[in-house]
Amino acid sequence: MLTIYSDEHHLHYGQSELNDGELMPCFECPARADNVLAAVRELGIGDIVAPRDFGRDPLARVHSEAFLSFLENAWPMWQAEGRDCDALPLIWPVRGLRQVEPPGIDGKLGFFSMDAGTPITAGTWQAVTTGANVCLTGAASLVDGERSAFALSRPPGHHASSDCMGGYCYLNNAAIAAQFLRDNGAGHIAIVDVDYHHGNGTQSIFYERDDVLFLSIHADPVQEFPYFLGFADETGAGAGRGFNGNYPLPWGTEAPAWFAALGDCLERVESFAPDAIVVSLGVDTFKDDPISQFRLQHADYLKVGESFAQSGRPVLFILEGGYAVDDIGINVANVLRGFHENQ
Ligand code: OKP
Ligand code: ZN
Repeated sequence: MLTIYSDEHHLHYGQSELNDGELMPCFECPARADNVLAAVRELGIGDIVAPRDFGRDPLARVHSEAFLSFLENAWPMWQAEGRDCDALPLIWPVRGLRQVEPPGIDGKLGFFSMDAGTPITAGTWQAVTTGANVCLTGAASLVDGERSAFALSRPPGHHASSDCMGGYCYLNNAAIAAQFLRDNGAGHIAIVDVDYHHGNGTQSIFYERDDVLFLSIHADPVQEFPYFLGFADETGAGAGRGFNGNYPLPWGTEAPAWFAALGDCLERVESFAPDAIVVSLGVDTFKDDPISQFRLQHADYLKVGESFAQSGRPVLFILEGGYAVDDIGINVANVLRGFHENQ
């Protein structure tokens, strides 16, 4: 299996996020991808290659021009205010407030975000565009006939919507890759999101479409971030009715219940018969994840990979969450190994 990777993810290194009422060091850190890279190297199941540059067009297929230009200019605007700490929002246009893009950076940060855990730093734009190129290079390899690829990118993407960053996410890599596959000959794409958190951004991007099936297994939003989307009754709208599926599970969920949900997802994928599957691969379902409450173990990830291999369809794995930094390498490598050994 081909892995796509660039060191440029190091350019995004947030200092702090607001968590449990305190500013604390970011859980989403460069060591995550470094450790995954080391584990994939050791696994030795295929080449590790650099991304190609796909330019702005594939990003603009998913994100609004106003949002992309905000992301690109946020750091220079922040710096022009004389600040050199991370840029974080502090007010959002909630119910009763006007939904109009403000001219200044403090207003824009709230207008284009959903939380205060997603800092913009000097290198964020460069890192996230390279991350998207990592995923697009993986998607392009499937177009060229590869059976599978692993896009080793960070920061993650599945919380980012067409015009909002949040949940450590800026550009929605899975959506960008799925749309690229659609634009390059695939008629139908399934996105299966196995990250511990609901992929609210991906869901919202494809919610009214019947060409991209979105399925997500995650902690129940009644208890867990992102709180405001990811419930079981969200099944799609308009043409997309029936093409969105959520599997909210309670804190403490262990492998049997989790794999029952995955089995259900994969049956739905089979009846949808997509040309390819994009997997939003978060391993924050791990028992020792510091911000999550599921209980999967190292060996369970082998079975995750095996399950996707059994579909027989082309698969693009895209890295999302996973914050047990010392375990993220083995957990991701086990998914890839489970796939590789059963394809
Ligand atoms: C990103 B991804 C917990 C705060 C949670 C945001 C979590 C974003 C997860 N006290 N903050 O889905 O792994
Ligand atoms: Zn997550």
